[in-house]
Amino acid sequence: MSRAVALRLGAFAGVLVLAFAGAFAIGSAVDPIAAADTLEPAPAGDGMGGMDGMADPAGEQGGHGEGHGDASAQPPGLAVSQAGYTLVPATTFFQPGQKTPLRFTITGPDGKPVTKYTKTHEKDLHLIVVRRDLSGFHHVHPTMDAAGNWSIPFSFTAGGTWRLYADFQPAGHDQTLTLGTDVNVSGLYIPVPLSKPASVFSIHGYDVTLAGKPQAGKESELTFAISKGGKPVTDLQPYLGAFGHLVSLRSGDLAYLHNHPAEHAEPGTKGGPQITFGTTFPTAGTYSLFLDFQHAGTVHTAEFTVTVDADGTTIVPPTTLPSSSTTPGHDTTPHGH
Ligand SMILES: [Cu+2]
Repeated sequence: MSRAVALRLGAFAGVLVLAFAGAFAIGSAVDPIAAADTLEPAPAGDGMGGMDGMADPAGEQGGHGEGHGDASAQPPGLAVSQAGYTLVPATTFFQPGQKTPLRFTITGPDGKPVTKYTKTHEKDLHLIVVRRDLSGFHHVHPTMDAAGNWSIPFSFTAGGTWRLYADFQPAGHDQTLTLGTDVNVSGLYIPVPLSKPASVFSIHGYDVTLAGKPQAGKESELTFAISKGGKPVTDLQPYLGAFGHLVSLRSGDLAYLHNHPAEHAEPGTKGGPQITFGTTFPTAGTYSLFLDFQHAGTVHTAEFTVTVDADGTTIVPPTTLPSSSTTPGHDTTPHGH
């Protein structure tokens, strides 16, 4: 009740902002389409310098591209359907501020809902929910019934167009797929600009410091160091088989990159204060990074804006990372997988 009132008051207050926000809303609604249009010819074409050139080496030499044709040049998360699999939401219309079941199926090449999956990071399917302005990030794990219907109670916090990503591996399929689709949430849409690139993010008393030198199209190392009250946190808990999960979304088209540290985290072991990822940003651009980590039984999400350059000159501000002197040899060579 009070939430409804608050929402209504918010809506009235927001009317003043609407005139200004309108321009933004139109801009962000149009951008992804424009971006998709520009990207479309890239896989087939030869003249698209930057993006195609960057993406090709991985696609051609990695040997993962077979059967995917031109689509192998595109980062995951841009398509609702790939390799015969389709993300089908039960509804694409929602009210904000109400916990309602978020339901969907993944249909397979035979058109029927997929019911058998190969677990990745301890789950059959990972669901990422984020508004198209890259605010309101959630990483959740729905449950599936015997017929292949996925469901999770979910509350969209505000109006706007939201993107759902299903990250999964169908049983018998040789790689993970990330399918994405948009849903509509009623209500006034006041877009939130991306935060400025910064090397420290603070949440719930934790300070997360990011260092790295990302370079478009090349694997680079990103290190997150976690401290609390000025002290390095050395007892991070494994969360879904890793001490950290990193989702990066490309501003403009919301292409999706999911990374895990090379090191597998066994149950009962402790991690931190640093988590290192080998990450390949496919192109120059601005990315939102969302790091999930678990400490003292709670999962926290740190958010960063990172600008990536083709020549690696525009960097996350390098800083002195809090480190623990008690973990020599903790360094592992990170490699994507
Ligand atoms: Cu997950």
